[in-house]
Amino acid sequence: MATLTQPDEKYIELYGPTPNFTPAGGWKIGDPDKLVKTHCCFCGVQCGIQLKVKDNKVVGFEPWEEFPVNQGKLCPKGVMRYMQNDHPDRLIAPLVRTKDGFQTAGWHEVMRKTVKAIQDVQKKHGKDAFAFLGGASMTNEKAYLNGKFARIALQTANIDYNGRLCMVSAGAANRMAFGVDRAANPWSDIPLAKVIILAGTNLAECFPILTDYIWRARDAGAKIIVIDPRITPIGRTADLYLPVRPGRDSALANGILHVMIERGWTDEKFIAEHTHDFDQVRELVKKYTPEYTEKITGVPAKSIVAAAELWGPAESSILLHARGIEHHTKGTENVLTYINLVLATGRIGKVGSGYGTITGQGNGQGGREHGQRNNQLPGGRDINKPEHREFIAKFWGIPEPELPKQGLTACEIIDAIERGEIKGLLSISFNPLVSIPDSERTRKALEKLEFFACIDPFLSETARYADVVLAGSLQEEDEGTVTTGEGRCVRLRNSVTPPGNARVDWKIICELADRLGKGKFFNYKNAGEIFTELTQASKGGAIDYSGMTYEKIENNMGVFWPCPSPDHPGTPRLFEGGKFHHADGRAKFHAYEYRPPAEDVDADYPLFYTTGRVVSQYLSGTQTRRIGALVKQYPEPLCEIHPLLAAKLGIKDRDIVKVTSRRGEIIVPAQVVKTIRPDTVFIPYHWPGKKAANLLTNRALDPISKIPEFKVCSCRVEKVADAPAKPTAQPFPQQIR
Ligand SMILES: Nc1nc2c(c(=O)[nH]1)N[C@H]1C(S)=C(S)[C@@H](COP(=O)(O)OP(=O)(O)OC[C@H]3O[C@@H](n4cnc5c(=O)[nH]c(N)nc54)[C@H](O)[C@@H]3O)O[C@H]1N2
Ligand SMILES: Nc1nc2c(c(=O)[nH]1)N[C@H]1C(S)=C(S)[C@@H](COP(=O)(O)OP(=O)(O)OC[C@H]3O[C@@H](n4cnc5c(=O)[nH]c(N)nc54)[C@H](O)[C@@H]3O)O[C@H]1N2
Ligand code: SF4
Ligand SMILES: [Mo]
Repeated sequence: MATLTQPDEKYIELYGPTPNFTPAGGWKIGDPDKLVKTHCCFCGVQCGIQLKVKDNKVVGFEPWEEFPVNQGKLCPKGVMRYMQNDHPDRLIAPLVRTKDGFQTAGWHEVMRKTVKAIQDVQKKHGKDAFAFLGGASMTNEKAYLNGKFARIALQTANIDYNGRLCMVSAGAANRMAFGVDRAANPWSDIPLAKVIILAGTNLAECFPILTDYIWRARDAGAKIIVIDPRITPIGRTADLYLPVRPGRDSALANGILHVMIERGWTDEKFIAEHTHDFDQVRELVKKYTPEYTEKITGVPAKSIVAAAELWGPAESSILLHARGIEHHTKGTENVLTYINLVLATGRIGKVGSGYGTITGQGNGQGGREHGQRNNQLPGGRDINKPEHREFIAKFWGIPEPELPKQGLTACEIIDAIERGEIKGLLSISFNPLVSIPDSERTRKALEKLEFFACIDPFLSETARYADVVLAGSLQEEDEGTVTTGEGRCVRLRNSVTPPGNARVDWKIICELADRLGKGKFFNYKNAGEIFTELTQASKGGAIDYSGMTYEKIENNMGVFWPCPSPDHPGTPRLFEGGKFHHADGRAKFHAYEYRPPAEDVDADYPLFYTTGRVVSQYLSGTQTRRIGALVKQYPEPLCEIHPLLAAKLGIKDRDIVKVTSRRGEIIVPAQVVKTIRPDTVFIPYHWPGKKAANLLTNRALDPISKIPEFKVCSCRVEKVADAPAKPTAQPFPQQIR
């Protein structure tokens, strides 16, 4: 794979000598043709950015200072994101597998081949034997289109998306507790909070721009509590750090609530008037004394008391969490027990007080709203509810019985392929070979497919197993909307057109639908027409966009849903006045006893294994591993290990270690750091092949959300070689832990 820093031989061979590089390796672009106000293609913060375009190529950026969320600021990925465009690895034509490997082909040929294969698989094995996997890096328009395509054109029940690996535990918990799935507060409330809990989020590396909000709160006197097995960069500046043992959060939250109840720091009036089921929780947490909770969680009893002392009586407060508490077989339970801490204080639905799940992917929020989930129809409707099915069937103009039922979730689809039940797959914007646990099983499943088509702008590791690769579009090559982690729907502009023979994603989907005989349902002239349709499909649903237009979104720097009518300004803060979205307007407490992870440590595998991210790489790395400046910051996965554990195992910094779980092994350099629990090791997951962290992880699923347990399994670590004379990896100074 080429990484782009300065013209190398391959670049010159492909594109000829270019005047665009300065001798120092920077871009010399002269005046751009235009500046396009749009958003970063990476995380759910969706920072505003102006892309510099010259000769139909993105060649740089300028800050977009008026966009209120980031006010021109960008993190390292945002600064470098422009380098993915015009990359030598970019697919510029569809590819077809032949006996001699991939060959480029014309669209007519690949489309014909794909449609025939879909029809053959479905004729032989039934409609549901062909599955669809979507993604949440794509726009709302594409999320909506994917759901409609699977249900009407493929007529399969088996559609799901990569958010199944990301935010579904939080989504399920939010719906169970509040009746709706969205952060309760706009981020502008964060600096107004007096106490902030950050549970299971490496905020500074994963949502760097939100760090600024936390620091503004701190400057105004807020106390920050960080709950993580690692002292993450934000943890180092926290007022209180709780070093939780992986997989123990439900016990920890129960323990904090125990102290709050004992000290009388619950808002009984709010609980009585606006919630249900607190009595069960009160009863359950009686046994979670600080000492009992310490035994389970490894967090000292006095720190548990200190957390309750800060959180309980606070004047205002916000609790934020991300995947650290959600990537578990009890992810939904973890989130619900933390929500109990918020509801018990009544500090929600107020300026400077509330709660939020921090969404991960660029469209982590919108990607889960418009019907590309296995159990969901547009507007956040439930595919199992007769009145919801009736509404959408009528809206789409099909008989209700033709609308498929609930299908399998993402990991279950891969399992069904492995079992030979699903025979064909179309996947767009998803790289499961790198991102799903137990990679070896994923690889075997992909090899079993009778037919596999991928739509991606790059030849991802998964796409290498495809029969056809349809050269789709990068974010800057299409237009539409995405919904940020605070529920704000913002506008993406197309800056350039896809290069060569590549195509805009939604046009590929629509043409496939047409060739499958369903063209009349997919007759759109532009993305705007898809948006208008999706807003109307959402009308009256839990997630209502019906009052939005592109123009309104642009004029207001985004609109927060629900926005149920053209004159409605949108809803930045939910639950004001204690009004929740369940039918009776009340929120619901949930009493959950702690239960251990699917795989806990034992004599053979005595250490916790946990995985996650580093600031300079993004997800499966398909995009960021191609950007030289980002690769330089963190070139390969390192195994974080505490000095005490390292000494016990005879490991020194940068020694090469083998980490083994029941599913596989990985050999990487050690990074000896004081910022991790001595019973835990951490490896970031952005790399494929033999360096894939997911060779080791456990594909056990949360029974409610069906998220896999990325954040905890057991492993052992041994040294295999001394550190090479020259360090193999030289992390960026900020990343030295
Ligand atoms: N740089 C960068 N930024 C990103 C992404 C990226 O790939 N790279 N991806 C985006 C996406 S899609 C997502 S989902 C988000 C993820 O954002 P985060 O969830 O913040 O990031 P992670 O690194 O997955 O995990 C967060 C933390 O969970 C901790 N943790 C592990 N086990 C436990 C546990 O049992 N309990 C608790 N309390 N904590 C635990 C880890 O030590 C880690 O610090 O980031 C988004 N932003
Ligand atoms: N061990 C471990 N594994 C994890 C996690 C973890 O913490 N630990 N985190 C999980 C989480 S939270 C997530 S979100 C998943 C993410 O996992 P994936 O979704 O598999 O990761 P991506 O890298 O986003 O892969 C998406 C593909 O989409 C392509 N793409 C990007 N934009 C577009 C577009 O606009 N159109 C098209 N057609 N393609 C596009 C990219 O080129 C890439 O090939 O990984 C999960 N896996
Ligand atoms: S914080 Fe997220 S959206 Fe903002 S520049 Fe960084 S990756 Fe992009
Ligand atoms: Mo994610």
